[in-house]
Amino acid sequence: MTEIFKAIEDIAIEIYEAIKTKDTGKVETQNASGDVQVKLDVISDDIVEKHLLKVKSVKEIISEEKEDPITKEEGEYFVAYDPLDGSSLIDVDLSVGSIFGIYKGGYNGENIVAAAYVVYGPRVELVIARDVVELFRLNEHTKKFEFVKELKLGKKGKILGPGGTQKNWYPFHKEMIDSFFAEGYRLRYSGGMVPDLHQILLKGGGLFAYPGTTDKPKGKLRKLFEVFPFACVYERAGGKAVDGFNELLSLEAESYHDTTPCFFGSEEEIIKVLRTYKENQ
Ligand code: P6P
Repeated sequence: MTEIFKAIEDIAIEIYEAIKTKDTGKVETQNASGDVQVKLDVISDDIVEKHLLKVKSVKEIISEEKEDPITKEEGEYFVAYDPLDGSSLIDVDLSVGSIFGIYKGGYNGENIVAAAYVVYGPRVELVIARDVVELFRLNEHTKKFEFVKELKLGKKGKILGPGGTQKNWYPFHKEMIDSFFAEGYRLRYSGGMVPDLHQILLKGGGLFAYPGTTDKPKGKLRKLFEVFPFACVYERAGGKAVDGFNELLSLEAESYHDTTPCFFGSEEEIIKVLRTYKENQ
């Protein structure tokens, strides 16, 4: 897997360069989930494909931006990735990210063996979840990623990222979110999953929620490219990741672009989510 992480470092440097220099305009096409694509989505997807297909140990790759996987003869790992998550935020100069799930034998939650994500912000940071979760930062002079520290979540935090459209939340979900704010949690939600989850992970914990809603009962975020990788990161950092009832990594993907309600956070916040959803099942 070392080769895969080296490729991700090269990918991050190239995508960061593209973000700084390329046109962020929209293209006519949509991705497999129906999201409008910006040119940088397509450019970033090409960068990831170019680097990952060169890695011997990679047998198959699948992108959030493409309908189907690309398969090779050799290799043992399957890599599912979102090349530029939250790309529409680039127009307003907010942070965006790339997400990678590394799977063995299939694309279900139990098949994920490692995960990584990159945050393109005031700095470029790479987080890799293997046995432990490690933070690396790009040294722009040497163009090398340098190890910063291991990341661990405490039992309880103070940050809340309440995703989804409030008017479409189920009443019990709104009551739960309101109760966190009544406890003094700080609202931190940019609309970019990668920086929003990165912030909670680095600032001691809390809760990121993208629930099922009346208009999207299965939620918005994609299992293979977004949810399973971050569930891997959060669990290996000592936190938890559920769909309201079950651990996210116990779920199967019914299709490549399948979505699920998802909650990522410190232990105490997730216990509250599970209790709330069980009471309102
Ligand atoms: P909403 C970005 O488009 C994204 O896929 C995630 O990065 C982010 O968490 C979510 O959608 C934001 O969705 O409905 O809150 O705008």
